[in-house]
Amino acid sequence: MDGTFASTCWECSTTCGSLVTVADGQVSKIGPNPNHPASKGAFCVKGIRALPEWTAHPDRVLHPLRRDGERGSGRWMRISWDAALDEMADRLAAIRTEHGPLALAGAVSGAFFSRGAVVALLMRSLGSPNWMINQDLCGGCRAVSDRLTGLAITGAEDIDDTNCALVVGRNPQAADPAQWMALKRAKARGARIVVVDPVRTPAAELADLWLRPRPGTDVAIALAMIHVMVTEGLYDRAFVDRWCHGFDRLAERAADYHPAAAAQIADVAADDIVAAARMYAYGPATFVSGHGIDAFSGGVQTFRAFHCLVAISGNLDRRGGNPRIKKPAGFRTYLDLLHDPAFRLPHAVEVRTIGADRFPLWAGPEGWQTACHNPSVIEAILTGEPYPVRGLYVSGVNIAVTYPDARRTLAALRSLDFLAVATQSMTPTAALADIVLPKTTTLEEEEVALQPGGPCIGFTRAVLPPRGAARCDLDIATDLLARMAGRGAITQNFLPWTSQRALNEFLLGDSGISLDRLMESGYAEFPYALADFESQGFRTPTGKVELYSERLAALGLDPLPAYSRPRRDLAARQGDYPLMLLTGAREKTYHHSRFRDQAWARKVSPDPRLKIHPETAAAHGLADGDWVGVEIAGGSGDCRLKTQLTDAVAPGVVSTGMGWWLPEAAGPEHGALDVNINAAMSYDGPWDPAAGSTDTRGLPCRLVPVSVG
Ligand SMILES: Nc1nc2c(c(=O)[nH]1)N[C@H]1C(S)=C(S)[C@@H](COP(=O)(O)OP(=O)(O)OC[C@H]3O[C@@H](n4cnc5c(=O)[nH]c(N)nc54)[C@H](O)[C@@H]3O)O[C@H]1N2
Ligand SMILES: Nc1nc2c(c(=O)[nH]1)N[C@H]1C(S)=C(S)[C@@H](COP(=O)(O)OP(=O)(O)OC[C@H]3O[C@@H](n4cnc5c(=O)[nH]c(N)nc54)[C@H](O)[C@@H]3O)O[C@H]1N2
Ligand code: SF4
Ligand SMILES: [Mo]
Repeated sequence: MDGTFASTCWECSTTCGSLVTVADGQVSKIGPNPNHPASKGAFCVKGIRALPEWTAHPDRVLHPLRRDGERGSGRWMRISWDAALDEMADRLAAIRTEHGPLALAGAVSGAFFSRGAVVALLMRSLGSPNWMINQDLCGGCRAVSDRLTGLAITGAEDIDDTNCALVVGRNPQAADPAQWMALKRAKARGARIVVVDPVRTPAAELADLWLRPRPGTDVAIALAMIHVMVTEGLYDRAFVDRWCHGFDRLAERAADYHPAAAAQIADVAADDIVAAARMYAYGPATFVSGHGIDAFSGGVQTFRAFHCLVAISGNLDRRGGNPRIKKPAGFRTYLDLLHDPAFRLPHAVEVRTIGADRFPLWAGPEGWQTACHNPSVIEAILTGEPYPVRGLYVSGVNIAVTYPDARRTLAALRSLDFLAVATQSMTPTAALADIVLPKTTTLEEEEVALQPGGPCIGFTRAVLPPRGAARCDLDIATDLLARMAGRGAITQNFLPWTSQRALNEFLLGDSGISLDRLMESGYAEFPYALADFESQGFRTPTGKVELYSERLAALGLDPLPAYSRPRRDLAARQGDYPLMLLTGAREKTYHHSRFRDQAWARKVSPDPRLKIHPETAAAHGLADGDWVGVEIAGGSGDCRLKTQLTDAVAPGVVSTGMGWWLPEAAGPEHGALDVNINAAMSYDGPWDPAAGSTDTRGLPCRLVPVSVG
């Protein structure tokens, strides 16, 4: 199938429109689609180079494998799909008989992709509500806050029409080239850029105003901005009166955060907070948020404060503000599928989802994606509490590297009765499997998804036939399910589609958008209205934007945003862990743990770095490029990083990335306990009381010598 095809890159959540050229059955070129309404010609090296190399990689897993020796021995036997799926069905059915369906769990990145929905529906079909997603480590707090407040703006910001972009905890230059290009365009036409980030990122350098907070204190800044807007009459009184619930109580709470008080908490200048509020008030203004204020134990309160700011300033669903997520009537998203009563287990079963008792806004029937609380699943695997989890199917996530406390994750994987991993490469997670299944890449499979930033429906085209025996998630799941049904081991078939094409047609439903149209242009725009509050309302208990959250109040949690000192600070105060660590800084060459097996990427970024201020380095006797061990308060070991001296971080703050492993190092860990920051992290709380998220930044740490490196 030679030619040039409009498609969508699915290697990260930016989902850029792409043009893929195939010649002689090989991808000869991938580049941006300048017409795409969201990415507008933005693209990155991962899409251009990493994806085709990943697809053609000599070490790619191309056939089902059965372990041949001890778990993790690295010895494998190539087997047929029939043999692999029969064995999987036998083992999973045996666990189901012995321990019940809830002893089976799935793991995947999340339901933004078809693979997320497929893993969830596979587990439900087997009778288990248990599936793990990354989102407690990713965008979970913003999603829970967004739902509680009733905004529906996650992933939707209109930078191109804004007068002011408020960028908080986001590094678009590395994480999102479409956003980065839009910010540069906005700056060029005179829009204001305000950045809140402890690190001097390229966005901070672009900014008119940069606030450098102490990590984890942004909620105080947001509340002080609210206070300024209220006292100076800069908020949208008409919107507040008609559509907001609890404004007076929010104003009262914000009064506790006078700029001078917030400045002290956040270690920024009070004048800068006032200036930020006034710039933001000169709307339309758009809130651009990222991981820097998510994935920590105060994430929901932090997002609640910024979400309240978006609402009271009148920037909700406004051009140049934060549009609400739009979709064509009749179209189903993957999240819609998960919440559709036709695809649900009985409520009595779903409330037993691991973690639903502690975090009902996160896990179980009322949860955002209805998934489990991951650290509680790891606990269940290791202890049998609240009940045993003995069989795990992992697809599209590398949990041995990307979950905190890698030692514990590896111990949990080793202790399972059965582990199957669907993957493209032999990751540390796959290395511990009983059965490894070869997956297609996004050049070999078709995908339809809503792109909230377009807004449009995006289409990823299968431009190549699958390499080797690789198959897509849906085909693997439906074949497995048929075998489980043959063994009398399913509850109900929630995967009625016979092919990915059929699933895609189902999602498109009555939207009037056809696959033919998507294949032609790679995306489909649809008409939508802004500020459709009268007809669409807000999905909250009061039907309004809940500045005061009735759902949080009902759960006995603080219904209004507030700052609370991170519990981990205590250890720092004791002086044992004098530095403050940020993890997760994105690198252009890698997508989390992916592409560590690509020579060009390792040449650009050969080692995991620790950004450290020259003064802090000198105090530790460290020079640029020294290897150093990092220990984190509450962690179970150290990890090895290479220093990078820079004044982009403040003295006392150190920052690193994530996702490091070394495919060439000895297995099964392949460096996951060596150069991986998650080897030094803990996953046992404190957790965000609403979303269950753990701290991935603001971590008290200390530097120790290493003997290797
Ligand atoms: N190249 C590349 N792009 C990616 C990814 C990748 O792996 N590689 N991953 C994708 C995914 S899944 C995600 S979730 C996103 C993440 O991308 P981003 O949302 O940009 O997240 P990070 O890079 O983790 O952190 C963003 C910024 O938050 C700052 N920060 C840290 N702590 C705080 C704090 O307490 N307050 C404030 N205000 N800022 C803080 C950091 O210094 C950093 O500059 O990137 C996506 N894009
Ligand atoms: N300490 C710390 N830990 C973190 C974070 C942090 O900031 N700090 N960030 C967290 C965040 S935001 C996230 S999203 C998670 C990410 O965690 P993961 O989702 O585990 O990250 P990936 O490395 O992207 O793993 C994806 C795996 O999916 C497989 N895969 C499936 N389908 C495809 C495909 O179509 N293409 C490709 N290329 N691979 C595919 C690959 O085999 C790959 O191994 O990590 C989290 N972990
Ligand atoms: S930013 Fe890069 S990896 Fe992400 S979708 Fe765009 S081209 Fe693909
Ligand atoms: Mo993420």
